[in-house]
Amino acid sequence: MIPSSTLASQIKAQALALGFSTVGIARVPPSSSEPDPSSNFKPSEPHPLPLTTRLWTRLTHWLEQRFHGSMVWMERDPQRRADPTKVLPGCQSMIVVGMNYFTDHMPDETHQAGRISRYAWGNDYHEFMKDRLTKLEEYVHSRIPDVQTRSYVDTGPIMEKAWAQEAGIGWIGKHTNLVSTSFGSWLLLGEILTTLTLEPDEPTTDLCGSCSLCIQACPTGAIVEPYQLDAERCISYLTIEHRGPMTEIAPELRKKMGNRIFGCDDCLDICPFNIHAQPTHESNFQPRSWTLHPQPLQLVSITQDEFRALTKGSPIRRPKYEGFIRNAEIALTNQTPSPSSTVTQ
Ligand code: B12
Ligand code: SF4
Ligand code: SF4
Repeated sequence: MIPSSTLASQIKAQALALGFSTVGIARVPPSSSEPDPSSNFKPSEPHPLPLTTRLWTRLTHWLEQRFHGSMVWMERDPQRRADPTKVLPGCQSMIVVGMNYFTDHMPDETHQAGRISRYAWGNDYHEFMKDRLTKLEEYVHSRIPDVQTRSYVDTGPIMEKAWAQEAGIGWIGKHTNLVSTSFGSWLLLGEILTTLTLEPDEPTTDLCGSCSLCIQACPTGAIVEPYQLDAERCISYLTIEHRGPMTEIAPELRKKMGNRIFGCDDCLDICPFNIHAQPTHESNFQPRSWTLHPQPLQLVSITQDEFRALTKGSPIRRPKYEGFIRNAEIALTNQTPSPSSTVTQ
């Protein structure tokens, strides 16, 4: 029998060999049926209850405030989303991976340019990270044949940031994203749930301290308090997840969307922990020719076929053609000075 610490080290070495930038292991506690009845939690304080119970409380609290907006899929079975043993019965451990997507390119800051968030400059991480996680799963099966595994990147019913914190990859910052001392804001996450008992890593300590730069940097006030995001106000949600015409977005928010066409990085860009971020070795994240300087004026009139060609293999397909054109139209409107802001002599 292979000791759990040896196996954990071998799996981690394999994850790094497959191109993941960081990997950690979280212990998954046994299923707990009772949610924490007190919802007046303080997310940053240490808590005596198991992580799954805390996650259930946080998730239901978030949903009760309707912070998920029209992402109705977030409402589906929150108890399952908070508890990996309900996703994979007998789950004992979670192998969490992170991929550095920082490239040393700069987005075009000129007036005519729109903005696409950094994670979407190159190829769709869902696809190539999932392929590699499948390879890592195959490796686990080759070492211990009768083990059960399940892997996800983003779209599974798993609260990835909290498990990444538990696995020692980084901490959930006040903007609610995972921050790492080595990679700053620029990690994308994935995980393998397994019935294997693996030696866990130490959870990461929150290093935000008294900093609140991300909260101040948010153009729409979406970080309503530290560690609490109202997605309905978040430009990332408005440009990626929110469906419907421009008129369904409040004029005040539309204006604050500025030149964003897909996603938003303002709260991530400002974080002082980015100082240590090094460019990724992953060629899939290298920008496409248009993603650093998208031109709203041209994009508003592209056809469905042109949209399909531009976004082949890219996460920018997510809002669909209609959503993408709507975003480009909002960015274009925001470029045009309104009559009240025109200087008159
Ligand atoms: C829904 C979703 C969104 C929504 C809502 C975001 C949100 N903060 O919840 C929207 C569309 C707005 C969004 C935007 C973005 N997203 Co998103 N999104 C998700 C998704 C699918 C689920 C997140 C979720 O469960 N939210 C529900 C709430 C309840 O969870 P929460 O954020 O964890 O909130 C709680 C914690 O912060 C908690 N808390 C605070 N401190 C602590 C400490 C501990 C120990 C614990 C347990 C909890 C905790 O209290 C909060 C409130 O109750 C995940 C993938 C996944 N399956 O996890 C990706 C994910 C979070 N997104 C990701 C990314 C990259 C983004 C964007 C940066 C994209 C962009 N550039 O536009 C933005 C960032 C906006 C922001 N400031 O958060 C990455 C984040 C990677 C990272 N380093 O953290 C993920 C993990 C996808 C991935 N596989 O990499 N996203
Ligand atoms: S992604 Fe943009 S809008 Fe959303 S919380 Fe961060 S800064 Fe605010
Ligand atoms: S900007 Fe400051 S408060 Fe926000 S995540 Fe980074 S360190 Fe934490």
